Amino acid sequence: LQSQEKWIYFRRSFYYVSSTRKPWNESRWDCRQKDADLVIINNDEEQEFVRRWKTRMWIGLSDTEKEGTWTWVDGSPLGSQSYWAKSEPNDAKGVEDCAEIHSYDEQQSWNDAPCQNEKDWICERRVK
Ligand code: 2F8
Ligand code: CA
Repeated sequence: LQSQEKWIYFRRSFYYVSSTRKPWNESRWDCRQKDADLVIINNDEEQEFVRRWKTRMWIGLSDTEKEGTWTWVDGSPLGSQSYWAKSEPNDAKGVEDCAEIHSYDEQQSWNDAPCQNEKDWICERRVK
């Protein structure tokens, strides 16, 4: 399988970094077809690992269901462990419900952006 070559192992998960750009929903669908999901970031080490691959990537965090309530793709709420950039999430123009990670600042690298925007993405498959 061609795609298997692209999985990167780190701390009991495998990660897949896309080489095309898609909207958040389609990015998530691609991960799910790979028996994975968009990445869930749980700690500083994972944040630093994920951040370095591309300039901007979708992560598995959205507030589509309820504005202002950020939820990971596994249904868990975003806790105190977050890495929003300054003044984010700002729901600019009222249309930003999906989270991206960017590579500019380690501790402040998440932004909410319009879910329809096409971005690279990163999938995570946890080791069972
Ligand atoms: O300055 C932060 C701001 O930058 C952009 O808006 C100008 C982003 N917009 C898009 O990604 C479409 C905002 O999400 C971000 O808050
Ligand atoms: Ca924003």
